[in-house]
Parts: sequence; structure tokens; C-alpha cells
Amino acid sequence: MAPSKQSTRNDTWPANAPADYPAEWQRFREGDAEAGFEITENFERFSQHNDIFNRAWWDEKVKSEDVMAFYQSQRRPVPRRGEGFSQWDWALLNSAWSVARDFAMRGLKEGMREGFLDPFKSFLPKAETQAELPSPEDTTARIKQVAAYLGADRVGITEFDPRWVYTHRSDAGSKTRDQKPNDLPEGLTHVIVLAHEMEYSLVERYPSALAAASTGREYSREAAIVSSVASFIRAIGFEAVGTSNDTGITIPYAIKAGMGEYGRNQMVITREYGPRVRFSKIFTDLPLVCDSPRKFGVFEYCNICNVCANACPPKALPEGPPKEGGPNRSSILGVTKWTADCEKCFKFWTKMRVDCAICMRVCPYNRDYTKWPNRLMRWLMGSRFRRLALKLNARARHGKRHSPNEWWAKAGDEFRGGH
Ligand code: B12
Ligand code: SF4
Ligand code: SF4
Repeated sequence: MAPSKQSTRNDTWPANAPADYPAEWQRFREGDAEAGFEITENFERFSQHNDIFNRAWWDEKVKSEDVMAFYQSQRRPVPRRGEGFSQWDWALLNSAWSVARDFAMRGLKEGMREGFLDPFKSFLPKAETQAELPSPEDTTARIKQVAAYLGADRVGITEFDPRWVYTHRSDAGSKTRDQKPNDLPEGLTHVIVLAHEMEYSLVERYPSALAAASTGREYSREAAIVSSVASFIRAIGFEAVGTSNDTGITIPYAIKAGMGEYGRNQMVITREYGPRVRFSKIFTDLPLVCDSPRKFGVFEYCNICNVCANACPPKALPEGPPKEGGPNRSSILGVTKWTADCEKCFKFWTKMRVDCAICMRVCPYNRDYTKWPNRLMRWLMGSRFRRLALKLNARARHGKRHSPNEWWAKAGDEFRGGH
């Protein structure tokens, strides 16, 4: 493991390019500087085999009875007394996931787990004849129009960058999730990133089985939307690989595609939804126009705010400035950034039997931006008055947990009678 070092953000790159950096990657330097990415000479592409979900199948350090019980609760949950863990709550959680899980199961006999380990199979074959394309600007606008129509909440485009493609996939056909090739078609040039907003009224109730439905519903929507957009591109005669968590690391693509900035809580923080959003991505050879990274003061605010790290029950989030490397084999090497201890995070999930997103809930960027006071606060947080914003957020007790039972009470208020 490379030694940790203090971040020098942007002054490492592009000035001090790693000497043995492959020639074909040099072209990404300028874009890295624009996005604020710091890549060092220790950089190595990451294998999906080493992420914590896959390690749970082969690494004695991660395997446990709690892990087994966590996965079993997806089908046969054991309701318990705490608020947010009743049979009704688990029923919502597991039904919200059901479309994503159907997609994940349909290729299992062929060793595929679509959306998690493998890309989505396309319903439509690639057309033999390519449709006539307007200018790249107009083609890009049409693709964004199609993605919005098919259900994406936001769309951004970036260049295809092989550094973030996993060296290997994990094989759903093997009991120890062995590595298999991460094959992609030749000639890919762009990545289309789709954003999927998570439900505010559920995220504010994390941790609970009820709140976790907000994650499940977006995985289900992602599966439907990204595979439809990929099918569209194939039907006009171009290559399109529709993916969710599989194939590559999403966050660097999303940042370069202009979705937002990277936060201490390990998420892309968007202007529209803060961190309360998920992403899917399509790898394509369509000639498109790239978006640029968008900054609105998140890095500077995260530098003075520690709310997520303080709120994380197992203390899995980093304090202080970004550093190179990470605490264990589930961290990518040679990138200077805030890195979590995912062993601690996942252990906490398995003990609860449900995923967590407290670090999303408490983040002061997690707001409803249709309301003007929240837009004003976003401006304040991105301005030189950020320390004032920090105090105001603390005084308002922003991000406190709401009662899961109150969510069900809404049914009595709003949904009685016709809707
Ligand atoms: C595995 C995984 C996890 C695992 C373990 C991570 C690990 N290291 O093994 C755990 C259980 C911790 C996890 C938890 C959560 N996750 Co998660 N996770 C993933 C997944 C599937 C793979 C990421 C990966 O390969 N990590 C392994 C290495 C690369 O990890 P790492 O070095 O620590 O790097 C992390 C970050 O630093 C960043 N990153 C990596 N390389 C680079 C390079 C640059 C330049 C930058 C700036 C950042 C960056 O991405 C990595 C995310 O784990 C991604 C989807 C995807 N394909 O990317 C979703 C994803 C990152 N998770 C997501 C979310 C929302 C969550 C949770 C909130 C859970 C929830 N209920 O939704 C929590 C948050 C926990 C936290 N604060 O970290 C979202 C983030 C959306 C956003 N707004 O950015 C993603 C993109 C999934 C999605 N469909 O949208 N996750
Ligand atoms: S809670 Fe604070 S430190 Fe954490 S991501 Fe949000 S703004 Fe950054
Ligand atoms: S998901 Fe929960 S346990 Fe994991 S880092 Fe966030 S707050 Fe901590």
C-alpha cells in the first residue's frame, strides 16, 4: 500500500505526471485538472473482485453469519420491534427492489448478474444500418431528450476513460465470485451518465428498512431506464452497453459528465438533489459532445464540515484533507481523495440487516431545492460566507432523523379516499 500523503490538489497534476503512465492515458490530464482529480504514480485500475460486496463471498475477513442474514433478509426478512423494521417496512423495501432483482436473476443460469456484476442485456439488437445523424450537438440533444423521456432525472456526457473500467468482473457463476474478463466492445468513445433522484421523505428516515426502499426503487428504475436508453441507441445502429453498478467505477464518470462534485461522504453531490441521487451509465460509440465538470463550492465546504464523518455510527468516514490510498484492499490505489473504510461500513449494514445512508441524510446539501430558502443556503455554502452557513446548519439541526411511523401516517392524511 502506498504511504498516505497530504493532498496538494491540482498541483500534482498535470505538472508531475507519473513517469510510467501509459501514453494513451496522457490525454486525460487536462480533464483531470479541470475536474480536480489527483492521480499519482501509484495508480492501478481496480478489480471488482475486491469491492466489499464481492469480498463477502471469498474473504474470511468479511464473511460472517451477519452477512448471510443480511442477504437472507432480501427475501425472508425477520421483522423486529424497532420503528421502521415492521413487516410493512420490510415489504416496502423488498418490493421496491423487486424489478432490479428480477433483472439480476434472469441471466443467473449463464453466470450473469445484470446491473451488479454484468451489463444489461439489450432487448433490441443493434440495427444493421446506422441512422443518419445530425451534427454531434444535435445528436447529443436528442439522446438527452430520449433519456429524459424514458425517465432519467438528469443526463450528462463524458469521454470513455478506461482507467475507471474494472480490470475484471466478478463471476456470478462461481461460489467464490472469481474474476472473469470485463469485456467491452471495441471503439467505445463516450459514457452517458443518467441520474436517478432518491425520495426525500424516505431518505430522511434512514436508518430503517422503510428508508432503504428509496435505494431499492432507484435500482429498479435504473434497470428499466438505462436498458431502454441503451436499446434505443442500438436501434439507431450504434454500440451501447447499459450498466448500473457493474463494469466500472461510476463516480469519476459522473463528475466529469458535469453531475456534481465529490464529497467527504464518498458521493457525488449534485446541485439539484445534493447527494440524494444514484447513477447509471451507458458506454457507447455514438459521436457526442461532452459536458464539463461543474463546481459550486462543495470541496471547500467539505473541508470545513465534518457532519457526515461525525454522524457515521461505525466511524467509517475520513476526517481531515484527502489522502492517497485507503485502509484496505477495497480502496483504489493512486488516487488522492477522501476514502472510507468500507469494511466498517458494510459490517454496520450487516448487523442492522439493511443498508445505511445516514451520511446522505445528514449532509447539508441534502435538501429540497424547489424551495427558495434551500437554494439560498446552497448559495451561502458555496460562498465566502460558508462558515456562517456551517453555524446556521448546526443551529437548525439539519438532517435529523424523521420517524418512519410518521411516513405511514401520511397514508391516513393524503391517501384516504381517491388519489
Ligand atoms: C461497492 C460499493 C459500495 C460499498 C463498498 C465500497 C468499496 N470500496 O468496496 C459500500 C457498502 C461501502 C457502499 C456504500 C454506499 N454506497 Co455505494 N457503491 C458501491 C459500488 C457498487 C462500487 C464502487 C467501487 O467499485 N468501490 C471500490 C473502490 C473504487 O472504492 P474507493 O477507492 O473507496 O472509491 C470510492 C470513492 O472514493 C469513489 N472513487 C473511486 N475512484 C475515484 C476516483 C476519483 C477521481 C474520485 C473523485 C472518486 C473516486 O468511488 C468509490 C465508491 O465506493 C458503486 C457503483 C459503482 N460501480 O461505482 C456504488 C455507489 C458509489 N454507492 C452509492 C451509494 C449511494 C451508497 C450508499 C449511500 C448506500 C445506499 N444506501 O445507497 C453508501 C454510502 C457509503 C459511503 N459513504 O461510502 C452510489 C453513489 C451515488 C452518489 N450520489 O454519488 C453509487 C454510485 C451507486 C449508484 N448506483 O449510484 N457502496
Ligand atoms: S456532510 Fe459535510 S463534509 Fe460530509 S459530504 Fe456533506 S458537506 Fe461534505
Ligand atoms: S452508509 Fe452508514 S455506515 Fe456507511 S459510511 Fe455512511 S453513515 Fe457510515
